Parts: sequence; structure tokens; C-alpha cells
Amino acid sequence: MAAATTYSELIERVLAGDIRALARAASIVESQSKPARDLIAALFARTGHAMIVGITGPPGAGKSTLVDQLARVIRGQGRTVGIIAVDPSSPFTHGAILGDRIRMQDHHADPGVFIRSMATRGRLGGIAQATLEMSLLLDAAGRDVVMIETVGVGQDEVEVASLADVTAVVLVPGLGDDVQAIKAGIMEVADVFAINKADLPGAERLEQEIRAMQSLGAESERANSAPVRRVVATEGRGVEELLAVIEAVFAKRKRKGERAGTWAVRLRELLREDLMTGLPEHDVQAHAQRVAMKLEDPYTAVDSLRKAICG
Ligand SMILES: Nc1nc2c(ncn2[C@@H]2O[C@H](COP(=O)(O)OP(=O)(O)OP(=O)(O)O)[C@@H](O)[C@H]2O)c(=O)[nH]1
Ligand SMILES: [Mg+2]
Repeated sequence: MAAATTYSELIERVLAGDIRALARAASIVESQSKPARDLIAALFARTGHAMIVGITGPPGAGKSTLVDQLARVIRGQGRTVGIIAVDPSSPFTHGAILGDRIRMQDHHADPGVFIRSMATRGRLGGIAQATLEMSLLLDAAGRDVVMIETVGVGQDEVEVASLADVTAVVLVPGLGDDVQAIKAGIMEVADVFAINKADLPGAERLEQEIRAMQSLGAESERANSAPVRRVVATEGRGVEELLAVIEAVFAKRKRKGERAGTWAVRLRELLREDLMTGLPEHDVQAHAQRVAMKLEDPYTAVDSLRKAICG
């Protein structure tokens, strides 16, 4: 069976909105093999329609609840949704995964919501790449909005969120004495701040702290001008407005021709993952030995490793 023929048929069905074909294509993308690349390369011309939204924040901030509510609003507007839940590799969020699945069953019968979760655990590189490819697949399949939920605990997860067109950072009151307590990396990728659990005490103070940080110019340019909105995800309060703000940021970015900027981030990420995955572990170990024994300086070692990858 010729692979090209199989794919062209699969691609046609994906583009026509066939859910089963989409599910099959998603499994191919998850496998992170050469076929995945071929598939995305072939579909790429049909991407660019969807708004890809990253939803990140500390464990338990209410990201899944919020994604669920956003999906509800978007569906209510007659638009379709794709959801990518990046299952955290962090051990302390372990129990939440099942919770996510249960909640998402609300959308189970709705073909307008396509949900896929991706595991970071045990993956040999490539979570950012796989997530980006999955978003492109959902985009090509005609989803109007694609949401990527990641826990903002590790560098990897933060990077995944920054691959989106617009990234919303979900914060909650009572995380600590001030926002500085939150990992810096997660703040700087914010295009929008969502203060969730605004029904709990401390939401106002958190908002003031974020605004103070912004007025000091303490973060990235993006984060310093990011709108701040309060929401209560469990009740759906403020969710419609949050969506409107996310869309406004996206529209502004498109108007300003900033999509190339997003692609610059994505290309760097793809290249980095490519290099890391292509790095022969055996060679790394061998050079590490030599450097440790002072038989080689680290720059010579890196040079040799680069040659091992690039030829
Ligand atoms: N009081 C209050 N609780 C909320 C709100 N939103 C979510 N929660 C609760 O917070 C808990 C965690 O919600 P999730 O949506 O699973 O949070 P998450 O950020 O997806 O969690 P992880 O994926 O494990 O990082 C659940 O018990 C929710 O019911 C809110 O607006 N107010
Ligand atoms: Mg979650």
C-alpha cells in the first residue's frame, strides 16, 4: 500500500471535516514519526484559519474548568473547537487528569468539540513540536478555535504555551504573598491575564499586584500590556468577556502583521527539538567524560556534537 495514496485520502477526509479521519490523523501526529511530518507538511497550506489559544497557569488554577467554559461559549456562537490537553509530567498534578476527562465528557456527544490529550511523560523530546503539529492539524480540519491547556510548571510547558497565537495565563488568589512568587517564565508569555476563582478572597489584591508589575515594566512587552480579567470559571462568570479580550489581542496581532513573530518562535522551537532529538546520547556521554577529565574543553565538545548532528 503506497503511503502517499493513503495519506491523500486521509487528508481529503480531514479537510472535509470527517471526525474519524481527524482522530486517525491525530494519532499519527502523536506518534511523532516521519509520517507525522509528511502529514502536516501536506496539510499546511490549509492552515491559518484557526485562533490557537494557549491556556497555562499553576496546577489547580482552574484551567480545565475555564477551557470547558470557553468551549461552551464558542459552541454557543456556532463555532467549532479543538482542545489539546497536555497531560502534565509533573507528579503532583497526577490526580487531576482523570478529573479533566470526566468534566470533558459534557462535550462528548458534540462533534463540534474535538478533545485530545497528549502525554509528556516518557516522551523522547518533542512535546512542543507534537503540540504545535496537533494545533496545525486541528486548524486544517477547520476548527475555529484551538485551545491548548498546559500546566505552567516546567520550562517545557511554558514553551508549549508560547507557541499559541494568544496565551492566557490563569492565576488565582492566594498563591502566595505576591505574583513574584509565581515562576517568572510563566508571566512573560502572557498576552492576557485571567484571574480565576474571583469568588474567593484576594482577587482584587492579585489584580493590583499584576497591574503594579505591569506599570513597573517588570515583564516582557507582551505581558506588560496584557489585559487583566477576573473570572469565576465554575460559574461561567466573565468567560464571554475573557474570550472577547483574547480575540481582540489576536485580531490586533494579525492587523499588525505579527504572525511572522509567532512563527519565528515556532521555528526556533522546531529546530531546537530537532537538534535535541537528533543528538546521539552515546556521543554526549563520551564527550561529557572527556570534558570532565579535562581532555577536551566544552566548546570543542559542543562543536563535535553539532557536527555529529548536522554532518
Ligand atoms: N472557587 C472556585 N473554584 C474553582 C473555580 N474554577 C475552578 N475551580 C476549582 O478548582 C479545582 C481545579 O480545577 P481544574 O479546572 O481542574 O484546574 P486545572 O488548572 O485544570 O488543574 P490542573 O490541570 O491539575 O493543573 C476544581 O475543584 C474546580 O472546581 C472558580 O472560579 N472558583
Ligand atoms: Mg487541568
